[in-house]
Amino acid sequence: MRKTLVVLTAVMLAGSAVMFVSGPPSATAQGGGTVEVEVKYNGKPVVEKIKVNKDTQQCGTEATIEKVVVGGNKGLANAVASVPGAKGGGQTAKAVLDQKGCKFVPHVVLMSPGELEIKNSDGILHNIHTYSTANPAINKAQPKFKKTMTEKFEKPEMVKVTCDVHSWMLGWVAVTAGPAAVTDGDGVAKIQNVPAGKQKVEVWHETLGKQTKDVDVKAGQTTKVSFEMKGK
Ligand SMILES: [Cu+2]
Repeated sequence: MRKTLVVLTAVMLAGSAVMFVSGPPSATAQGGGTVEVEVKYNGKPVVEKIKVNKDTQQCGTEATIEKVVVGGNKGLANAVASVPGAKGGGQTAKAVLDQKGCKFVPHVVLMSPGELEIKNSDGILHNIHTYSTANPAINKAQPKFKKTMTEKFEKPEMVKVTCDVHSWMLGWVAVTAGPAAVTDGDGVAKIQNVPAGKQKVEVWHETLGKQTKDVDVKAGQTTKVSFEMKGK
């Protein structure tokens, strides 16, 4: 009888150990959760248009400077949602910023501290001119034959990028240490790999500023939080 119990216990223990190892599938490798951030803007889009008379074959004859892009359901695009206090969970994909149609694509490129690949799909002379304080400023020509160049951004910072050849070109390099995402055309950003527990979510927009909110993140689950940015 005693022996049977011991064997039974051993079998049960082995069973639970297997269950623990295979476990229920978690949403993230780190056992964190997802924060779905919705950013609303109760105002008008700010889009400037200027006439272009240089490199019109690549740039067109009218340039659009999208400063506040508002999509469906008053969603604010191009806002960076991040969890600055979280350790790990940064961007794993290689960050790429392209110069295409005399625009920076994407308008806001998200990266973890490290290297950024800068492409020149236009095949004309562009110039990378950054405005930063934590990272060294860059002011470098990218001639038409230089298809890619790589630059380092080691410190978390929102870095403005312009081109001195085409005055309307404007982009941002969002260097964030922890998990982060950029809002899409509907103002939604899904931040993956956020460690479970109480976290501060920060939303930043290039002209509308910054806001923070507290969220309680649960492993393997999606927590929703919404923000409303105010016009200035
Ligand atoms: Cu340019």
